[in-house]
Amino acid sequence: MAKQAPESDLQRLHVEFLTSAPSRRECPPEGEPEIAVAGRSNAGKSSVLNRLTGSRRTAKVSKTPGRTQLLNFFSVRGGGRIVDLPGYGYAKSNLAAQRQWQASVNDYLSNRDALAGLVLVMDIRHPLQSLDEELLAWSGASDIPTLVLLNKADKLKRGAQAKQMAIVKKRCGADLLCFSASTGQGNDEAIAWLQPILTSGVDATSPYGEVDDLDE
Ligand SMILES: Nc1nc2c(ncn2[C@@H]2O[C@H](COP(=O)(O)OP(=O)(O)OP(=O)(O)O)[C@@H](O)[C@H]2O)c(=O)[nH]1
Ligand SMILES: [Mg+2]
Repeated sequence: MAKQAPESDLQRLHVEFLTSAPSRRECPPEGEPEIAVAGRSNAGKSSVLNRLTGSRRTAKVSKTPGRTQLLNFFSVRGGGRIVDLPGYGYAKSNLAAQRQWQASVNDYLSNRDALAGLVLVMDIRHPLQSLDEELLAWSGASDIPTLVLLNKADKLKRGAQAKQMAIVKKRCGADLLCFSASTGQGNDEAIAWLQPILTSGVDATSPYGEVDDLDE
């Protein structure tokens, strides 16, 4: 079992909650690059976000799948946004809930110009379920930089983790990390992956960029 990394040794992203949106229409105006956190319900998306931000209170975590039902936007200090998406494919979901996910998340992923990266969270014990594969195929075809996090790595011994990594690596071209929201395994590597994308909208040559409707 992996040991708990001392909290103070881990890097963290400083974020502020921006807003929740039930659909793309209610999303905040596009601006900075956004990295969406997607994956099956209960894979640990919200827990991953809490780990990356070093706070248990950033996003609501639940044992009951389907906890996150809105697109939750967080503004990252230093540039960029992270969007915690509702999960897909939870066992108890009814068709209406599945459709709702498809409508709001598919619309966001397909039409949000600010989308600059995707973090796809899977339970390391059950990777590459059919909707994961669909999302990977879509992100590959759309050229969206994608990081797959094999989360809950603390549930497996190192050897079993390596085996799961090898299986997923063979079948997907995305970047890949073993991760544990519980222990912090993979945290710093994930942040190193996110940072350049989050700050890619910061234009060093112009202090104004193309933004013309700033309030301040
Ligand atoms: N052991 C272990 N449990 C985890 C880890 N990450 C998440 N969990 C647990 O998995 C459950 C689901 O976590 P959430 O973060 O709410 O999952 P989610 O993907 O955001 O779920 P939805 O919002 O329903 O889509 C909770 O009971 C978490 O405590 C991890 O790295 N290790
Ligand atoms: Mg969640």
